[in-house]
Amino acid sequence: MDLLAGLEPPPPAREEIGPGAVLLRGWALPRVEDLLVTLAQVTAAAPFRRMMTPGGFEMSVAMTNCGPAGWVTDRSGYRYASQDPLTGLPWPPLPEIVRDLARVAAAEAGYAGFDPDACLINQYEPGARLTLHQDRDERDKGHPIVSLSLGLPATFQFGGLKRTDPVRRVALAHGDVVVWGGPSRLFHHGVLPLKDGVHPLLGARRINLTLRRAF
Ligand code: MD3
Ligand code: FE
Repeated sequence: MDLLAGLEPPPPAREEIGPGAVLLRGWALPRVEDLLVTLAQVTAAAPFRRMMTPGGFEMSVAMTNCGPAGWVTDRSGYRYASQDPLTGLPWPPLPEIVRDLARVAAAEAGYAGFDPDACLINQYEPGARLTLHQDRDERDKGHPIVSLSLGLPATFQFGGLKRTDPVRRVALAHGDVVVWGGPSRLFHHGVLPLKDGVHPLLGARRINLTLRRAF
């Protein structure tokens, strides 16, 4: 008897969702437990905090960083900083498991030699969102970006080079990894407000790690 009769076939492991953008569904699942232990160590040293935009609004997403370069925003603007403004200390080092995962995922997507120095960690609670924006604070925008989603699923939006370009929606789930390179690197993107829910490992939240070469 075929227990799978009538069910959808599994989605492909490697899916091109835009020019140069590759979705690796569930790719991080085998390493999630180790990642969560590592993440707890990072956030104990550099806690999540809601930062202020240059316009004076507190972001709904709480953030922290690890690695030599940490993304920060305050009234004076967006930038990468080597110290955590909250503690005055350097950001926690980039954990080997995170660096490794980003390198291997980038290579898998066709971007060999990716060597990230920045890991932004975003924490979404229900209702938190990220409005459409471009990632433009990195020195050399030729490097790809690797993102890893954990916890509750989210609807990711991505458009094009122009803010008014049509926007596509992609569901991102626990364990999904996306590599954004080539033309997609400068596409507008955002995250719709997180829906209520409870994830068995992470509770009522989504965590996204974004790995970049910033300096
Ligand atoms: C597409 N974070 O931190 S990760 C961000 O889920 C950010 O927390 C989102 O956008 C999140 O800046 C999305 C996926 C992502 C990251 C960078 C991109 C998609 C991208 C750069 C270009 C195009
Ligand atoms: Fe972004």
